[in-house]
Amino acid sequence: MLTTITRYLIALLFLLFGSRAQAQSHQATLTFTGKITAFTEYTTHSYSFTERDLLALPQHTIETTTSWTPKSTFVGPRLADLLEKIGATGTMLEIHTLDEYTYSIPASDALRYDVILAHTMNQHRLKVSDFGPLFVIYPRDKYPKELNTPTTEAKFSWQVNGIVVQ
Ligand SMILES: Nc1nc2c(c(=O)[nH]1)N[C@H]1C(S)=C(S)[C@@H](COP(=O)(O)O)O[C@H]1N2
Ligand SMILES: [Mo]
Repeated sequence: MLTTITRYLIALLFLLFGSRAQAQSHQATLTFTGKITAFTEYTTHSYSFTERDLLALPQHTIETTTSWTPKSTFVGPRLADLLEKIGATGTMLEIHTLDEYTYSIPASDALRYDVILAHTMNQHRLKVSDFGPLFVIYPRDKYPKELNTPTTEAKFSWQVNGIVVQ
């Protein structure tokens, strides 16, 4: 009897820690700094969203092609909602990524195009190896004249982990 319970417990522990380790492999942390008025960390004057925080926000869907992906369904929180939460006061957003790429986009793009920070593409959580943990997605197919240009291509940053409000 005891051995059966022990076996179940061991199996349960494996399940818990196994799935936890797997989930963490594409967990996002997105940290905002710069011209912001709300903080999660007062010492560094920064506001960090955990994976859980990002998923708790309203989720928005964009169906579009990108230069690297065929027409796909992207899901994630609206950049505008994130900016509202952190009380952003700047006009430019300097996007930072895990591969240390940076590109600045106007903060006004957030509302104008309903830009999202996609964590999911075609029902799959984006992994770091395929544009995750977060991918800046504009509705390119909806505004091809404005958004399907060589300049706007650079706006589609992937592996996003930080944004400096300027
Ligand atoms: N994380 C990340 N996103 C990125 C880049 C990058 O190097 N890293 N390059 C950007 C730029 S400048 C352009 S033009 C496009 C195209 O990048 P590619 O030519 O490497 O495909 O992706 C953008 N997004
Ligand atoms: Mo580029």
